[in-house]
Amino acid sequence: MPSAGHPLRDTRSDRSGAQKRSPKILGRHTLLGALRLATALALGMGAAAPLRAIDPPVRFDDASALLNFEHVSLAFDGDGLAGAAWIDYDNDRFLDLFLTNGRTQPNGLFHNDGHGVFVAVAAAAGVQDRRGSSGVVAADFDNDGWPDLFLTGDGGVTGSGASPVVLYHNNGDGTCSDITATAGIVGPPTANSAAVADIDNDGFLDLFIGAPGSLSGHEQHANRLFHNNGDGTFTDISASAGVHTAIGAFAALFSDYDHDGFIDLFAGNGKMSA
Ligand SMILES: [Ca+2]
Ligand SMILES: [Ca+2]
Ligand SMILES: [Ca+2]
Ligand SMILES: [Ca+2]
Repeated sequence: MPSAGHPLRDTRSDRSGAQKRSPKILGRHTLLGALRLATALALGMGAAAPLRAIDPPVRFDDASALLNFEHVSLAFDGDGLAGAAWIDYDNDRFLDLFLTNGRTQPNGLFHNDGHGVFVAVAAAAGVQDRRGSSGVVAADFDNDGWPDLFLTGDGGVTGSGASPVVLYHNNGDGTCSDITATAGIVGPPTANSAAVADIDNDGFLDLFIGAPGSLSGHEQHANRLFHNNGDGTFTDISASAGVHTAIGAFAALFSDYDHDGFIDLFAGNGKMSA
């Protein structure tokens, strides 16, 4: 029988008196190893080096030279607000990088080859757009295993007219398709940030779009919340959900801060006064 102090350790001995390892112990170790491997694979860590502690000070080096990308940031002339998202768009376990850009300038998608090289693939993937984008989030809206992209336009923040929000469906072959119209998503006149969460726990990710208002005309616009119907379409539930308010939301975060099983929303207020 296992000892009371070590319930998982088998103390049985063979005829020579040496302790014998129990098949149950081996089975448990094997199971734990399999679970760890499955967890690592699920987290995309299959080929990652093991974590190790480092002594302070922690330092980050500027590695932006890895990216052949020019961000046109002329925000107060009407173009360019920065947005970025990591997305493993080709499911090769290496995170790729999406960057937004100002009007007339192409958005960027960079494929991470896993060896420190990022290759520009936005044109091949069909996600350059050039209409002006700001916020971006990556999420698998249709649960097909391929992460999709949602972009807020630069949205007329500077009073130069709205550029549209865009929902890209990841086709799983290195390309994406603009499905904004069929999805039924219409952004507010100004949009800068987006956040994604399953607000009703139905298994499909829903979408919040924060409206910062116009910086030049000081017009305020209401935020929008879209429920994912699970069939490729979304429904605007901003009013019934109580978030159809014009608070000048520049940033938004979903989180279940009180652990009650229902997601909560924080919207950062950057409202401009007239
Ligand atoms: Ca990848
Ligand atoms: Ca998808
Ligand atoms: Ca949902
Ligand atoms: Ca909650």
